[in-house]
Amino acid sequence: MRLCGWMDGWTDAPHNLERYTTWPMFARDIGPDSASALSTQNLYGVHPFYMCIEAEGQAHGVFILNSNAQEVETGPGPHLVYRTIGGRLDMAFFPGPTPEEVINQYLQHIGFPFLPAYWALGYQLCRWGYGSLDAMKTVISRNQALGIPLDVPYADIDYMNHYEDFTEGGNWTGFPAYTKQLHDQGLHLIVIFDPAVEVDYSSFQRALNADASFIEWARDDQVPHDIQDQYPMAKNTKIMLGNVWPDRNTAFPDFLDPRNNTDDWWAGEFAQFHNTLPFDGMWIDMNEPSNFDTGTYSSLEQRLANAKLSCPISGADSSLDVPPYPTQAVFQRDGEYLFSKTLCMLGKTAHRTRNFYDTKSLYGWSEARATYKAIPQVTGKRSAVISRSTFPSSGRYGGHWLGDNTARWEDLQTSVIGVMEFNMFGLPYVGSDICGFNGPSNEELCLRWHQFGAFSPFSRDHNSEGLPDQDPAVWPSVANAAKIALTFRYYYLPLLYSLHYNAARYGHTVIRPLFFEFPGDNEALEISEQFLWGSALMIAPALYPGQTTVHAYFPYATWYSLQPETYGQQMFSGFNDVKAPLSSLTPVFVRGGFILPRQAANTTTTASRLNPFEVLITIKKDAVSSGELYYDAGDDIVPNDNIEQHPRVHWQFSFSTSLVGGVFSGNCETCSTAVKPPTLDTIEILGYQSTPNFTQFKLDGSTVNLDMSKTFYDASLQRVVISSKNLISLLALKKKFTLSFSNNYY
Ligand code: MIG
Repeated sequence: MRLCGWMDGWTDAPHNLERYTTWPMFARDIGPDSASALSTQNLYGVHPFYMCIEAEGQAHGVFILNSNAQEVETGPGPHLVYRTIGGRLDMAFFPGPTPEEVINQYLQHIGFPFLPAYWALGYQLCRWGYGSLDAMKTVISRNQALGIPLDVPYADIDYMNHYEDFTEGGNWTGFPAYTKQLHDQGLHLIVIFDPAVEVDYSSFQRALNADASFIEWARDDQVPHDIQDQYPMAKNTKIMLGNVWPDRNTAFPDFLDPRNNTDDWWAGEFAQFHNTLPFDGMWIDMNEPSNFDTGTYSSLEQRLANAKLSCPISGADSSLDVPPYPTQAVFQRDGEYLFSKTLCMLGKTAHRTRNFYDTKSLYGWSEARATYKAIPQVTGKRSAVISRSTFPSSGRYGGHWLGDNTARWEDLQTSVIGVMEFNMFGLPYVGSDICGFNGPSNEELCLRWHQFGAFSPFSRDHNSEGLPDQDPAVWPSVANAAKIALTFRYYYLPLLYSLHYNAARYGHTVIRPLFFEFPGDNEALEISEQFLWGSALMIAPALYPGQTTVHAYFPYATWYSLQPETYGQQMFSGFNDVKAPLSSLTPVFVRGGFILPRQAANTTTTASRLNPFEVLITIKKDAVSSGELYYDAGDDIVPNDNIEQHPRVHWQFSFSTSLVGGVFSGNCETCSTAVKPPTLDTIEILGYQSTPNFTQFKLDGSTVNLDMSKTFYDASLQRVVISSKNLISLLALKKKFTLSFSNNYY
């Protein structure tokens, strides 16, 4: 039996059920510990969901909706013990029987993922500690100069004035003008926002004016007035003050306030700031929520010794902060409490109706919801929100980066698991910090991480403060490899976008472990270093230092190589050693029986999505190949998340072949005349065994003139490419087409 899921930060893939292991779940500001043999610490989010695969490959899932500190113990038998220290038990079972069906059933229960803006599928370049706009400009332009595809520059907390949300710092004069320049080049900007706001500036004052709520103490006599009263704005409130990045004390917005006051104020702040800095997406961090140096007090003197938040550990008020059994989340670390690195459990949320003890793990989820809801009035366009803390159904509102990893090979390896895991959690828009966040990166690691990261739905290089630069342009070899990997990504973005559409509309995964497609294959169950884009594209990245080949597993199927050196060649099933050059494309393979949409790459998605479409058809013996293409405006809002009513074209393609010839047909499943997709100009077929008669191609009965400078048949590779300008219209009015041809000698 195999078990997947349960928590944020699962690195034991699949879970070892011969050993007793306890997995605590309580949202926490802590980065992955990938170098230990086994780390059971929970990271930023909480996902009380697991999937189990039984011997015959039958899968089922179990979800326990509970937001308290909780834990699960797995062990021999196999058995599983679930413990929670509060709230309710609302359990749901998903019968599968395939792994993809389990996830589909789970997502029908919790909600389908949002559809990211098309530009958000482009490559993103970030770091903490640019320190100034000039430094940011230098890094962005040196990568652009090398022709590296790049859609989204970022600014981290150092763009703010003293880390106050909705402000700009002194070294960032000209940021709005630069943003306009980026927009003119077809790029988009994402900037960071932390939830906690300093309690002595205009944003906080506006919150009070709007009667927005913040997490509060339960009673006035718990408020440390010596601290509180230093702030005229916070003075006569019970708001629980903490300390995060801003210079002075901060308050934590209560996004669970059912009256919407908090959400409305939050949206208003974004909108007002957007008038100054026209950012395109929001990166929300620190939302476990994280608080620095939360201490304890047992006497009043102690409590007032500094401006840090202290929580009671004795007396009647300590029952929530020091419960009889605080779970392994606390026991894992010496001298800790439930409130360590966060707020006091006795705090009040949901407009004074609930205890923070019960809702802490919902904080990031509620902030993501509020931030997502703000988008129509902020940018008025589709966007992408990236949240650090997540909970079941967070995927409806945003995506996730895997947090503060370290520039180590182990962290690259566990990134593959993390990306697959969050696809099971309904957050397919996910990726790790490319090249590693903590610690200095190095050339080989950063190169391999780009080769892998180019295949994460969320693809972003990010680095911590004070560390050497690690953008691709730093090393010529990394720039070269990143350009190759990202150019491939951009070529296949119509496929990735179509997969996100399938996630948003039907509740499917985008990234899949091999066993999702081959559930009866015991070998596939063990593979945690390869993955698929949907059903057909398999990536087998190099994840170890000094590696020159990947010992890749090919489940029983037809596989064709897409690596330039072996392009179009068929791979044997089973394990193969495939070359993984530093100077070429990551090992990528395509499964026979599919049709993949693609579009020539440019250095931005804004440009590439205007290029003519192509399809790659892969033949599987005696079978019809099929695939699809989703296209829309790319950045228009999906009203009420109702994708059914959203203007789009969604084509289903099929290709069948016989000794006589081939038939490629398209059927527009949903066609809106408001959407104007480019034409489909090029068709490539891998595994085609005869020579097509290029003078006899018929589109809906009429002969087509192929561009013979681009049309050919390669008999040794069994590869066909046909091309013609404006070959097939994908406009709505067409609804259907059939392109048929015969082979020579027929
Ligand atoms: O306490 O904003 O995970 O991506 O660069 C650190 C600074 C705060 C943690 C995030 C990281 C980000 C950093 N933040």
